[in-house]
Amino acid sequence: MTAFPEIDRIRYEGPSSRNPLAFRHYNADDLVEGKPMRDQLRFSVVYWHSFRNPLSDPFGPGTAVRPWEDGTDSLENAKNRVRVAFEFMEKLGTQFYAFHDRDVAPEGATLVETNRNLDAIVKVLKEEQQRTEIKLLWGTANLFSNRRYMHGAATSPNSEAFAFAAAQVKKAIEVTKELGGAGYTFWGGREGYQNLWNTNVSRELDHLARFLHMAVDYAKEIGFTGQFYIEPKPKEPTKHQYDSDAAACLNFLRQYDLMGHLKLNLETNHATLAGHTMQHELEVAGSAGALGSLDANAGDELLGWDTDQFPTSIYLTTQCMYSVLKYGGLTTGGVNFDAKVRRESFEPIDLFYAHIGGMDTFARGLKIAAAMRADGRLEEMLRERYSSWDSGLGAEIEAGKHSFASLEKIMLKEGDATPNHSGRQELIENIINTYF
Ligand code: XLS
Ligand code: NI
Ligand code: NI
Repeated sequence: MTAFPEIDRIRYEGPSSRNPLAFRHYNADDLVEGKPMRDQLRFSVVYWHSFRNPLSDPFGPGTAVRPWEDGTDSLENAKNRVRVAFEFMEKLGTQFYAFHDRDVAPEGATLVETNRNLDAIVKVLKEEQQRTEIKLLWGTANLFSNRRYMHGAATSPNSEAFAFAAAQVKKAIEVTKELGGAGYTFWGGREGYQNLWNTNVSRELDHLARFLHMAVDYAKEIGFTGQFYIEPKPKEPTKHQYDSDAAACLNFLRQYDLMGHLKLNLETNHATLAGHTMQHELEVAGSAGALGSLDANAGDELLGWDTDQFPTSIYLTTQCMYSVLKYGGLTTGGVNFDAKVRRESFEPIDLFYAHIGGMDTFARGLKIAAAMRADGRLEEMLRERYSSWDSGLGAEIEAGKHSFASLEKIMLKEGDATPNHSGRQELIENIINTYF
C-alpha cells in the first residue's frame, strides 16, 4: 500500500532541471563549511500542518483531499496516517519530524484512555522511525485545543487545568524520550491574556515558571537529555502571549532561573507578528547563546496573522542561515517546516511542491550565506566599524580600566568625540546583492 504511488524519491537534479519533483539546490551530501547540507539544515516535517490540517479557515471548512483518511478519529486511521507520513518523508528525504501529542493520537474520554491511545501510536511511530531512520526533532503537547484550556494551561486561573497540563506534558516528555527525540518544545498556546482587568499577570508568570521547572526536574528524573525549547509568539490565539518575542522569553528565563535549561525555537511568522525581522530574533537569541531551532515559514506582508506559508524568499533564508552559521550551526535543532499549503492547494502533491520549494530555498540560503562568510567582506566591514575598541582607549574601557571620572578627564582634554566610520549601509546592501 502506498499513498503516493506516482511519486518516487525526490532527487537532486541541479539548477537547470525543469522537473517540478526534483531539487535544484538541495543536495544532501554536498559539503557546506565542511558539513553535508543534510546536517547543516536538519530538515523537519511537522505532523500538524502536513497531516492533520484539513485546510479550513474561519470562513469555511477544510478543502484538503487526503485519500488515505477514512474520515474517522479511530486508532486504525491514526496508525495508517503514521505510515503515510513516513512514506511522505522518506520520498522527500527529510531526516526529522515534529508532532504534538494530539496530532498523532486521538484524545479519549479520560486521561487513562488518551494515554493508552498515544502509546499505541508511539509504537507505530517507533517502528517507522526504525524502518526509515527518520528521527524526531522535537515533541510537544497540545495545551490549547481542548476546551479545558480555554483560559490557558500553565497560566490558567483554574488550578485543575494546570494540573491536567502537567500530567499531559509529563506523558509527552516520556513519549519524546521513548522516540529518542532531540528536543522538546514549549510554545505558549493560550498562555497570555485577552483582557488585563481579569488577569493576574504576576501570578500567571509565576505559574508558568513553576510549570517549566517541573518539566526540567522531570526530564532529569527520567534521564531525558533532549534540548528544551521555548517558542516566542506575540499574539494569536490570545491578544497578548507572554512569550511575545525572543527578548521577552530571555527575560522570563533569566528572571525565573531557567536560562540554562531552555533555548529558543524561533519562527519566522511569529517574528514578523512581533514587529521584528527573523534576523532580529536570531541575533537576539544567538547573542545570548540561546539560538536553538527554527520553525521555518513566512508570513504575508499584507496580512496580520500567522499565515504559516512555506518560505520562498532566498533573502530571508540567507539571513537565517547567516545567523545560524555565525552562532555555530544547528546542533540539536533543525529547519522545521511549521508551514501549511494554502487552502486552494488541496491535492496531496502540493505537500511535495511546498516542501521541495522550502528545502531548495533554504539550501540556496545556506550556500549564499556560506559564500558571504568565505568571501569575508562583510565580516571585515563589521570588524572595521568597531576597530576603535580594539586598542587604546576602547580596549581599556572594555577591560574595565576606566570610570566616568577618568573618561571625563580625557574628553575635557580632547574637547569632542569625532565620528570616524560611515555605516556604509548602501555599500553593504550592494555587496549582499552580488552574492545572489
Ligand atoms: C503556532 C506554533 C506551533 C508550535 C508548536 O503558531 O507555531 O505550531 O510550533 O506548538
Ligand atoms: Ni511553530
Ligand atoms: Ni506559528
